[in-house]
Amino acid sequence: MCRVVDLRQAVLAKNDMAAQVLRAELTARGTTVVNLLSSPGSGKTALLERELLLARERGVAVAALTADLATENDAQRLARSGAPVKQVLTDGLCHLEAGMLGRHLDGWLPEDTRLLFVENVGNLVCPASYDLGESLRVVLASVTEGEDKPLKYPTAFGLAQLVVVTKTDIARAVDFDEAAFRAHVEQVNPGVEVVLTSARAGEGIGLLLDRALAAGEGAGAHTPVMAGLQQPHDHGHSQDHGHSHDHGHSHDHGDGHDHGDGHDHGDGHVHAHGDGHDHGHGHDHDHPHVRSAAQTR
Ligand SMILES: Nc1nc2c(ncn2[C@@H]2O[C@H](COP(=O)(O)OP(=O)(O)OP(=O)(O)O)[C@@H](O)[C@H]2O)c(=O)[nH]1
Ligand SMILES: [Mg+2]
Repeated sequence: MCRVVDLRQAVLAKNDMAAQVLRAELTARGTTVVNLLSSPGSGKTALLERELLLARERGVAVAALTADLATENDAQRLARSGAPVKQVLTDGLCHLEAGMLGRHLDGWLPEDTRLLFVENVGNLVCPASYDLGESLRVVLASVTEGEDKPLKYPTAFGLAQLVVVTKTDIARAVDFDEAAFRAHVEQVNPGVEVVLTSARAGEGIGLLLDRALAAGEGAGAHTPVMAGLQQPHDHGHSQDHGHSHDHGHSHDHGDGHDHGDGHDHGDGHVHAHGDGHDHGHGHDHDHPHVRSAAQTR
């Protein structure tokens, strides 16, 4: 058991180092990365479609990379904005890692990119533990998911620098209790901003872009209390602050299995191949039709 925990710490430590290097490199060239996390179907792509269009209208050099287990649907939707877009298929992995992201950016990301939006795999557990070198981490939750999600996924919400509520156009239909949601967010992440959006009705469109640009200008994005705690991960034996304790097995088997050299199966187990090599998960699907839209910029 100890070995499993040690391996997991090693995997995360390795990722953290890669993330720091990537953040430094991208920041030096003037690119700000925004990492978008949410459960499947919360509306990440729908919101991004609107924000990318707006960015292009305003002349902001923007790009998007989207990760999924399968399909290029999201890249096709995002590419309609005319921004450079890349689809990454994660080969079963339920999150992106910094090393993977770096490899996918190599030779693809236009040099002048000011904002890079990264749509993580739809999952509120695995991606939460992996820093991607972002300057702004955003967690989205739709009004249909229930007000208790911040309490159930304290790492995802606890490490967010911005919380975006989506689909407010249907809030009334599902009796979304905004005050309760805000109170729960505040419990796990005191002081973090919560904004309301509807990609359909247009509420709050532009807020994400504004916050991303502000983060890039060093406006000092929110620092979550949890970020200062040791190993704030949803697995293993870490303890969240307050009275919620994440431990044991999160059983997020979801729709895919992580595998590879020291990857996280979402149930707290880490499997190492022990060869010390970085196998570089993920297929690069920068397909011509997506690329052609991307090249219209
Ligand atoms: N009513 C309403 N529906 C929305 C809104 N935004 C997204 N949806 C719908 O919610 C569903 C999921 O939206 P996506 O944008 O694909 O969600 P996602 O988070 O990107 O999903 P994954 O990438 O699969 O995790 C789609 O049917 C959208 O049309 C919104 O603002 N209002
Ligand atoms: Mg999507």
